[in-house]
Amino acid sequence: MRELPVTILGFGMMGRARSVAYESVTRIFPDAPIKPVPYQAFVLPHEADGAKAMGWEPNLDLKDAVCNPKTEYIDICLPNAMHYAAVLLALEAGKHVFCEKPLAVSVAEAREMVAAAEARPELLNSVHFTYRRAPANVYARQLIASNRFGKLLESHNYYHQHWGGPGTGGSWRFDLKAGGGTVSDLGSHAIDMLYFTTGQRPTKLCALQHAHVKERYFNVEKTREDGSKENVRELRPVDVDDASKVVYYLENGAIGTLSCTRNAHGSENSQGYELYFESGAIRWNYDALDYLEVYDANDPQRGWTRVLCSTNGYAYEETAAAPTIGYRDELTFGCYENMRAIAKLEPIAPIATFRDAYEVDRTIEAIRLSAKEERWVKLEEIQ
Ligand code: SOE
Repeated sequence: MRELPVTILGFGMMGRARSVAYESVTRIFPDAPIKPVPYQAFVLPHEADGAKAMGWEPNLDLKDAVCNPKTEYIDICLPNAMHYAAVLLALEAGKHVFCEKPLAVSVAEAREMVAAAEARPELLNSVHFTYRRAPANVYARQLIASNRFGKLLESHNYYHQHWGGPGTGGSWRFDLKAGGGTVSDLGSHAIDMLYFTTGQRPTKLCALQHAHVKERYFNVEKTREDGSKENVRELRPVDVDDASKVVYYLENGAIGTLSCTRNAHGSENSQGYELYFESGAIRWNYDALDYLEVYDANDPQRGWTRVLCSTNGYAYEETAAAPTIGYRDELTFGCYENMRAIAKLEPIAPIATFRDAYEVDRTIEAIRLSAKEERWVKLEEIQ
């Protein structure tokens, strides 16, 4: 089996999680065409020991890590605003690229990243919309494509978490230019999920965005009079949403809603959807991520069927078969799909390309514009 040395950029929560995923690929999927092998990790100084302990050679120089000829594959787990430069550098150096979501912090940057990627069709461009890898969502996609329930009439997508209350300190996730707020962090997943499952994108939308907390304490590096540095906590205004609510029309004329928030007590990682069709309905929630719930209006029983999708051959059937899956499994499935793509094998379920992620960024920008100007926005306004 061919080995592929992997270079990972960023060793925060996601870098560590992905480290486990790469190690698991060939353990879970002995049929993997390529074995990803941890090589270098671009880290901050305090992350170096952790990266080493997980089998990576720490590198404090991003450019050196990307351009190192020993690697063909760059996995970008950096804060959102750093994706743009890292992606362009990696593509220029001729590397396959796997990038965290959202692709960019602006549509203009995302557009350039798509152009750079599509100019190098021999290289992988893949974005980490991890919930595509839940077998229940792969099954939902197949069911909808089969047209079993007729036309989609309404879609309701949401992503609710609970950790962004008043006590939460500021970070790049609460900064428009560095991270982009809740709609970028969570809404991006929900928008991609709508497209992944139904093949539909919003054409026109009206949104409200709200910050429950107007100021947060950020850690700021200050220079003292003698030139030395110190970290201080500084109260700063917040320029992003804590919550966004959107209504929209889809390409096929269906209507729908999107809700995302970090203020939903009791909702740890509650992403989900309810989809209503001419003769049935489908719903999913991450809290029971193995199951797709299906309602067939033509079935005289008139009840919801709860389909266990993580086993019984729906998608990503493992030889080390487990009756249920979790977040770490989805990450492994995503890394496995990338190896399949590099080996030119058909995906089990499509990976999100840079172009897919650019479309998500366009929707996010339309949401921001609509909320700011308090009006309906057509997606064709955002190019
Ligand atoms: C935020 O809490 C977060 O870590 C997102 O950034 C991820 O994309 C999501 O998958 C889990 O939640």
